[in-house]
Amino acid sequence: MKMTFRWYGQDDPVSLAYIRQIPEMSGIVSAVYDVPAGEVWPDASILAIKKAANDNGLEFEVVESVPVPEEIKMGKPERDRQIDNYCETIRRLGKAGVKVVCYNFMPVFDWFRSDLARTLPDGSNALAYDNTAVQKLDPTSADMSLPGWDESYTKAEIKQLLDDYKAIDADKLWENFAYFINRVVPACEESGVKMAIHPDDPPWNLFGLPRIITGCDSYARMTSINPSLANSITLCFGSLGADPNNDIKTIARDFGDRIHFAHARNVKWTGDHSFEEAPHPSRCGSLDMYGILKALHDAGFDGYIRPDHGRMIWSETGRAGYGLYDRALGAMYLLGIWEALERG
Ligand code: DNO
Repeated sequence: MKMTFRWYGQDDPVSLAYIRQIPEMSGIVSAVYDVPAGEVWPDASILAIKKAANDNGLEFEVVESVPVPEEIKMGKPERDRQIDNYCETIRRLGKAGVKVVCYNFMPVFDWFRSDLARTLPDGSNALAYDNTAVQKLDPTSADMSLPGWDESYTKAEIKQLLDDYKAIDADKLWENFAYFINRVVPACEESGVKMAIHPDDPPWNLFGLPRIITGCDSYARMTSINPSLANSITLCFGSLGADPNNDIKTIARDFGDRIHFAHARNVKWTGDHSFEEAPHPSRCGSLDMYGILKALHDAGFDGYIRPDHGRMIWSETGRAGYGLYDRALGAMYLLGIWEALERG
């Protein structure tokens, strides 16, 4: 297992010099942020991230994310050119030593929260999702730009996309996923790169848009579409765990051979389809973090893991979910559990 840390590039308030001081940190998880979805990433940009990491004693073996353009998810004619570009980016990443590419297949919105800074009883703040609040939102009129998005749309674009997606139900989205992954897998196999799909966050439909990577059945269907181990999974505890019906330990055991990347984070269920993000330890939230890590360990997990979102603590400000302090505490908790599991 390799412990990693997400880094948003030179503009990230958390520097590589700080990240390297977290004990046992092996590398960063990052991306090229200034190329539109569907275009090829320049070698120079990929190599600049690698050099910055290596100069700080860190590896760059995991990319999060190479975004999948909406045209691919909607099955529009432009998808063939965009998939060719996607494959070329994969080949370039493979050449630069990248082993895992995390991506998602969520229509329009990536991860979504109703609150980016809910104050918790201890004075820290965290991301939260309140179903009642979300039901009241109108994505075409509210200001919905979130810091985690790989790209943010204008309200007019969102309106257009929501209209276009009316023709796409879950089965159609699966069909478009199959078209995409079947064409990308050969490029991955040739380049030694694994595609690791991130679950939908939260794992239920949003604003009438279908979401298909929501739990155990999704992984069975995904695997049946293309059995290659390059068609793999990012096990995100918090995304899957937002739905109390998801048994993450079983997913970890059943699909262990295709989990190459794990996002470890805890959530606390606060009501129907509602949750807030909690500190990493099991007792701070609703997820059995030890149990999930043990299931991964039992399944022979040998991939990359990162502490996922942290709270903002000790007066830190910055990118919601991606401060330094709480994620560093999370890394230490995870490493402690893993050492105990390794030693039996
Ligand atoms: C949020 C992240 C997601 C994730 C993408 C992967 O913090 O977990 O934005 O990076 O969904 O494609």
